[in-house]
Amino acid sequence: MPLEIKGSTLVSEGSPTSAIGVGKIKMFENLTNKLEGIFSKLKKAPSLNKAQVETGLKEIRQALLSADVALPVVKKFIEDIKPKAIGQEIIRSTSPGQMLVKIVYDQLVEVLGGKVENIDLKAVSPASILLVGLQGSGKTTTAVKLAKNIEKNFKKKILLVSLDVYRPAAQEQLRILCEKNNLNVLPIIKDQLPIDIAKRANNAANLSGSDIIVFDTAGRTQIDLNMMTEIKNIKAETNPVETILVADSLTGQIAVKLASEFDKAVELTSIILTRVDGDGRGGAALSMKQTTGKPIKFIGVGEKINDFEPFHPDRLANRILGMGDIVSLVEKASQDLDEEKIKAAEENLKKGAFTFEDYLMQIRQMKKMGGMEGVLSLLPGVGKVKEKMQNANVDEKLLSANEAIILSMTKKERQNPEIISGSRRKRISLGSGTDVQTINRLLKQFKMMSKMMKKMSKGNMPEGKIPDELLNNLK
Ligand SMILES: Nc1nc2c(ncn2[C@@H]2O[C@H](COP(=O)(O)OP(=O)(O)OP(=O)(O)O)[C@@H](O)[C@H]2O)c(=O)[nH]1
Ligand SMILES: [Mg+2]
Repeated sequence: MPLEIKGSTLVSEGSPTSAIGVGKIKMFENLTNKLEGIFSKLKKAPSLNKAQVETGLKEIRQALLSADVALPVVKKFIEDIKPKAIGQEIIRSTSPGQMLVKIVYDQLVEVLGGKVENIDLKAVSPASILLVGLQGSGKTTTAVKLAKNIEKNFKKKILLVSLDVYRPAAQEQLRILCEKNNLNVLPIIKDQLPIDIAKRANNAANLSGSDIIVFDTAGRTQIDLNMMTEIKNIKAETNPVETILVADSLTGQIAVKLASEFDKAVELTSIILTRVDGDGRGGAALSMKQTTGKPIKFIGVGEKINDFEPFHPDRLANRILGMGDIVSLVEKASQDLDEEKIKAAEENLKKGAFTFEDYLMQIRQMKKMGGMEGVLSLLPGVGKVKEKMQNANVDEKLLSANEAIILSMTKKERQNPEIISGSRRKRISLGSGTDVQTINRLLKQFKMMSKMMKKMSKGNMPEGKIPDELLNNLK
């Protein structure tokens, strides 16, 4: 498949760093589609006059507003790009559309915060991190995600503590999550007040040699005075190096307003946006930094503990503009894959020889990269292919089923699928818990894939194009 070939080429060139997972940024899909539409019109024009650029800017303004970006942020965005966009450089340029994309890209990166902002751990041990936010914004889950992230990347010993004495079983929720994820959690003492728990946590961290204490706090349905007073007191007691607002990105502008209010009350140091995997409109992420002056340091992209990533303004800007997050893809791929195996598979493909072993590797690669959709969401210009695949209803479970079937084949069978006779099919179906019909279908699909690979290796198929026949067969 073209995806793997592309990925593997990049792997051998790219240098792996610490990308954490690949998120699906659904919430920018609409904005991306609109911007792609605006730019594709502009890119087609051999030259642009001032009026055309101005129309383009108006459309960009509209697209941002309908993505729920705060009005002052949109105004400033357009004001900042306008002088560059209607400058002589663009009008005289031979590829004015491209230049405009670059200008918008730079500005988007800027609005999103410019560079990656790391978590601040420069404090005398034990350093405290305080998580605050509204009820249900994701504080408890985020406490565990963040702790896991710090443990993995900074090799620190962490103690987690719940100061939520209000919601029944809130402390228990954190304890269970920590135990599941092998993290230390402060034992619960019934009826203790938050301030007293915080003091106890500090002692416990000192005794156990913990470097960091992550405090999960109680949420409220709305910001009220009592809540703010309590958090101020907790902050004074814990003296955190980071005071992080955990904000639900699905709440859009409310999240942004909330951030300003929390900041006034407890002076935030940073923000973690949760539910970026949801289908909100993305405005919160785009407005947060400029409205509050506080950086987004991480994003939550799912319910699982690993669904958590450092926030990369440049990568998000890439993805918003539909340019594809190639860097993430490279890093994700190099994290998970065995380069030599890929090289070997690539060689096979070039020769037009495609075996079930290659296919097995591809399935595993695809699963690791977050499935078909995960891979597609990272590639530039695949909006259409993605749509097509969604329409075609490609079942991700099928990947796992196919994996089981291939694992039930002998080595010989994997290398020479043509020897798989009726009795062999029966044995394989028993081994993989499927039926002969499913095996027949996979064999047919495999045959079609090999044909496609052969075509591709001869350069007969444009990259990224998935033929209908294959799609239909994946259903
Ligand atoms: N899809 C998705 N779900 C999330 C994310 N973060 C948290 N959740 C889910 O949101 C729900 C609430 O999360 P909690 O961590 O309990 O939220 P909380 O802020 O601690 O809630 P309270 O303690 O009641 O104020 C849970 O079901 C989480 O799994 C995320 O980034 N994406
Ligand atoms: Mg909670």
